[in-house]
Amino acid sequence: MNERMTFAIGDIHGCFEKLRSLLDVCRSSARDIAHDFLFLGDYVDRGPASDQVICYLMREQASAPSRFRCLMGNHDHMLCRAADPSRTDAELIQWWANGGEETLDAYGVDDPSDLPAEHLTWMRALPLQVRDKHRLFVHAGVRPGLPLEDQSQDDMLWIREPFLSSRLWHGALVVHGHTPTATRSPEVQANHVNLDTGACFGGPLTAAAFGPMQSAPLFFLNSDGLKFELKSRPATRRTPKSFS
Ligand SMILES: [Mn+2]
Repeated sequence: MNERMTFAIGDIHGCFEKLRSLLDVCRSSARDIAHDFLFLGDYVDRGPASDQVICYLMREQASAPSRFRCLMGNHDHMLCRAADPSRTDAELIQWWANGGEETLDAYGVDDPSDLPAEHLTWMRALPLQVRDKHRLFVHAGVRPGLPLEDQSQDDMLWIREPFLSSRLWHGALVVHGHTPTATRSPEVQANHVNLDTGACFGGPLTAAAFGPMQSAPLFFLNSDGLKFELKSRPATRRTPKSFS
């Protein structure tokens, strides 16, 4: 029996009801096992209730900071830039065109600089990554071939390829979100686990449960109330021929 579990949770994007459902599912699944939550970023934009998501995460975190950790995603970072006095027009437009308009609607303001100051302060202070004994938790991924301590902010917030199809071992299991899976189920590989199941595009919000004894996820839970296991695919290169 694992004496402690960490639930890592993928991109929320303003889907507050799915967040509430998933946390209920996680808490009832953990029962009396000590557990903590680690969010992989992208709390805002696209979905309808970014304000409620941020309020909820801030309140829960304030009551138990070490058991409720939140990483920064590229959308959270874009919003911080769009709300900053030193923003450029390009930064404002980039955020607005990527779902920022829904965030303004949720907060009932016309300009991101009018968001509550404590929300912006909280968002600006979010870390880019968390390491544990077996894993690196990060929003988007890492640049293959570079040591984990040399990764850039830009890659940790934004990378897709060549990370997603890389079969290189990165020095830790990389647990990430950022790129919605086509299947709306998490993707498990030997070197990375993708937990973005497209909550804001009609998919569920998904959590992976990790224990201290093995790097791979113990099981998954989602906001539809499903509990399931997935094993990593064999660590071979994807080639069309292997399916013929
Ligand atoms: Mn993202």
